[in-house]
Amino acid sequence: MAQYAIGDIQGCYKELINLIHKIEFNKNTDTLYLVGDLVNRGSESLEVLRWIYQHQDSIVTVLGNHDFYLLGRYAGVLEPDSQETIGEVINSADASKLIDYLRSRPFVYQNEQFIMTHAGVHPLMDINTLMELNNYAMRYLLSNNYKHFISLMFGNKPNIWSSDLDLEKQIKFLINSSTRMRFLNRSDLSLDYKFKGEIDNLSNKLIPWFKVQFNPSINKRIIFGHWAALGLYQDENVSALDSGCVWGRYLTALNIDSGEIIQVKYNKRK
Ligand SMILES: [Mn+2]
Repeated sequence: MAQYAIGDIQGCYKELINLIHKIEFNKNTDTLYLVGDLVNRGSESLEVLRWIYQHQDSIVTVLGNHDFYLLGRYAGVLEPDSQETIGEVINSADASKLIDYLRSRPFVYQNEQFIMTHAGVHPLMDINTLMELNNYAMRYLLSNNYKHFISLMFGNKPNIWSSDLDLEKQIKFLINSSTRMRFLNRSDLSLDYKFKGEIDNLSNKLIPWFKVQFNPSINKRIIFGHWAALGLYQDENVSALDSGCVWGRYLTALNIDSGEIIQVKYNKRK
């Protein structure tokens, strides 16, 4: 009955399978919690998505920015980016089935033990607001009008949280903060999208989101990914699991109950 959280896979199918073997994953008894960014940049996004689809009864995943990008590309609301590696997903015979699976995934997941999102939880957001906005986003993503909804959700603004924002902007902030956040401006806790670097090189105007005091209703461990430059990082409040597999480093699993860390190294592609 083991539970594992796994960092950003990003189309690294070989490493996913190596990791699954290393943890001796049993699909009948174990659960995998995936922090999102299942696809893109790596070379086997389609195989990764098919494997996850096949094992969906034992998997919980949240959407990352690259997964949401795939939804935007499939919906035809984004122009192709020269670095994307998701064409084989969009053009596959089973694309609509795989896309429908992604369309029914949350941005934020919580259970009694932890909260999981791809990038994190903005410190000004309380748990009820977070889950309520997540529910709205999921409802719109599953609606017949989902392409229009997705088209409204790309772009950097609003980058400041306020409960005075209208619902559409609140949902957009939820999506931006839960899929793209790394640093906040200290002055107003607005999202900074530019700096992706290591904390050591930080300007004193910026602060990692998880170094700001959370709303007291956020009283569980937050498991997230998205931040390859941060790497595997844990403190008393958070577990960051993006150890940069697609950039030639490691794919990481965290055994949620024992705290054990299991990693496999990236295999260079020919
Ligand atoms: Mn990401």
